[in-house]
Amino acid sequence: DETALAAHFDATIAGDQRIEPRDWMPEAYRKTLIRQIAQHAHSEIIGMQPEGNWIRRAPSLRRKAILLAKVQDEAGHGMYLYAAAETLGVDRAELTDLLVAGRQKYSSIFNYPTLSYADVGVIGWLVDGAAICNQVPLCRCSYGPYARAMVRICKEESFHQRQGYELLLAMVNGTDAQREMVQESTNRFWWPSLMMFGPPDGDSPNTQQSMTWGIKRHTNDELRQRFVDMTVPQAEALGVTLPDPGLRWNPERGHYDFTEPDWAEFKAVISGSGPCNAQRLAQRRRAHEEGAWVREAAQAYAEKHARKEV
Ligand code: FAQ
Repeated sequence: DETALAAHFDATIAGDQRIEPRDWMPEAYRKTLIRQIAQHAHSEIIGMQPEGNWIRRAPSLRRKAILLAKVQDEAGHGMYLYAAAETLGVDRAELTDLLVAGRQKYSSIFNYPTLSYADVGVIGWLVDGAAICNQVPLCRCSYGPYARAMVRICKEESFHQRQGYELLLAMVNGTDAQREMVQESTNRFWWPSLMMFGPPDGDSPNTQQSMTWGIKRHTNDELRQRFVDMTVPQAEALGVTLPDPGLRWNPERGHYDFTEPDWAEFKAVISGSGPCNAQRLAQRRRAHEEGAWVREAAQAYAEKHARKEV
């Protein structure tokens, strides 16, 4: 009965074991996972746009090949994540409809424009760096299919982060103009990168329950701090300044102190009025409509083969 199933679920979570698709789970657990995994999948797919903007203008064949590979990986991540969400009883078409209708979120970071090639490097360094920080603990998430998808995604994210850092190293060892491009891009992406971790803990309605369920392993603020601590020495190695006058080592805490990002801006961006929200959604909607014939053809092909087998 329901009580026994719930007790089994609680014991599985308490024992740090995995919940699998056929196991009983509370409806709220299912709902929260669908929300988070769908948002994550949408982020990967929308996240192809800012960098995709530079594929045709890459400065060399080598840079173009690297960027193409990275953007294709992001499409792949979106697919693994939609597949993980489907094990919870929703389908990808339904989730895409919710996204294009503006009823499901994607990461705030992808609502900022990419204005120079340095942004490709800085996205790899800061945005993928933040993504890794946030996502490595998700490899230990209590829901099996999500945790397993994250293992592969994190491996690829590490390559993305390194490619960004390598591009920036080349630029900071180049001309003054290139160094200025890197600094200017860092100035624009620093604060939005901190916002990727979500609202401060006191203002995060989902964190506590998600931690009890073993979906999240750390709070938003804990991961944000980890990211700052990890990034400061990397900035020093690159010779770029992080645009926060309040950033300093605190020996008592054993962490860097830093200024809070502008949470009013964060709220505006996640509620649809960031600099590129309209453009990102319009492009996603257009790509979805223009892809209709591919989905129809694939469906017709699958039906034809199903008939042949009969
Ligand atoms: N943007 O109660 P919480 C990538 C929403 S990395 C937009 O704290 P939660 C790789 C949140 O959904 C980016 N919305 O929520 C890549 C909730 O709204 P709702 C994707 C945000 O879930 C790199 C409300 O605010 N990564 O794509 C954001 O416990 C380069 C209250 O917040 C993931 O999705 C935000 N930044 O914690 C690709 C990682 N923050 O649904 C291409 C998995 C919060 O109630 C190029 N997700 N919200 O209406 C997570 O770890 C969590 O969902 C958090 C939010 C930490 C993002």
